Amino acid sequence: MHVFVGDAETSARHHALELDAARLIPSWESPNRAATIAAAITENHQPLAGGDLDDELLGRVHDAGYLEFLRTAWDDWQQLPGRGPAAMAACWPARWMATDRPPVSIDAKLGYYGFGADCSITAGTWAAARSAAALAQSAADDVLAGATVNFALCRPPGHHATIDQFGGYCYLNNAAIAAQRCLDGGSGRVAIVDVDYHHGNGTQQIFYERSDVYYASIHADPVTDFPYFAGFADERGRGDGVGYTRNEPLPAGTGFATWSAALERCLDDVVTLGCDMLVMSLGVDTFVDDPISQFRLTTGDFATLGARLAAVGLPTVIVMEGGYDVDDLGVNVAAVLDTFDIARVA
Ligand code: SP5
Ligand code: ZN
Repeated sequence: MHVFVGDAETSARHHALELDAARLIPSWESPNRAATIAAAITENHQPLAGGDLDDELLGRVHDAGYLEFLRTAWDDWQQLPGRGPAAMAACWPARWMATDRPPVSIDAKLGYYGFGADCSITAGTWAAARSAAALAQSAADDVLAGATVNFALCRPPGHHATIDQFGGYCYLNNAAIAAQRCLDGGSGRVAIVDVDYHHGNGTQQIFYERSDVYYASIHADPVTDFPYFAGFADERGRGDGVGYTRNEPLPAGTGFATWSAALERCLDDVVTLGCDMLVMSLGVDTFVDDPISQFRLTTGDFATLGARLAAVGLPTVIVMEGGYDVDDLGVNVAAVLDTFDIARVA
């Protein structure tokens, strides 16, 4: 396994504020997450740096106007009299409003190109998001070149980022970028298996009408949990994509027996649908002690997960998503990677 780790400074310069239960707090998606994971995984692995992000690839996944917004948002925010410490929306277009009219002011753009108040933009956000996406791209390239499995330590995470909206701590959809790179490099069909606690609404949307990417997610029921408006079991794809999306919403308190049964249903599809590469959106916010989540997986369960994914037998890119219990983050991620490695070599 090759592990791709970005420049620590670049990641650390992204530190957003989050509106949580009417309190503005430093985001749960904190800068020390990447450092903690890097420390744990580089005990066994020599870290590799990412290459330069391919802007053409980025443009195949995200909207050009959205990318321009992300690039300029912080500078635009600086022009705002009375601005606060992070660029954050306070008004989103509601159902009947004029969303076909391109936004001009930064306040309008933040609402138009975002969907959640858990997410904001600071000075280092664009550079950090690009660096994370480059890791996903490089990890995919290296698998296309023959590696069996790679890990991209992406921070900020990506699976909530849609074609043209940020939210859920996500700006660029790293898993989608990895999957698109795999397709461009010759894969016939990529499976994205998303095990983060939250539904990956962005990844689902990007590939919803396509049959070249199968998207499966196991997550907290959107009736009770973020992102609330996507991830229901009856969302199965549209047009060419019918049957190429699977959602496994599970109730708060779910433990590994129920969770892994849902995983098996997803992996059955991966085989049945003839996927030839696997991208895993790895969130470990399913951990029993995660501060913002309510599943009950243990470190041992993460080890079991790694071995199970290895048994799928496909060339695999593992992309980091969520996980907020910083004290156990390193050991939980390492549990997945180490057992994957051992199982695949055996
Ligand atoms: C990548 C990822 O895991 N994104 C998750 C984004 C979730 N953001 C909203 C979380 C709201 C949690 N509120 C918890 C209250 C604890 N005081
Ligand atoms: Zn999550």
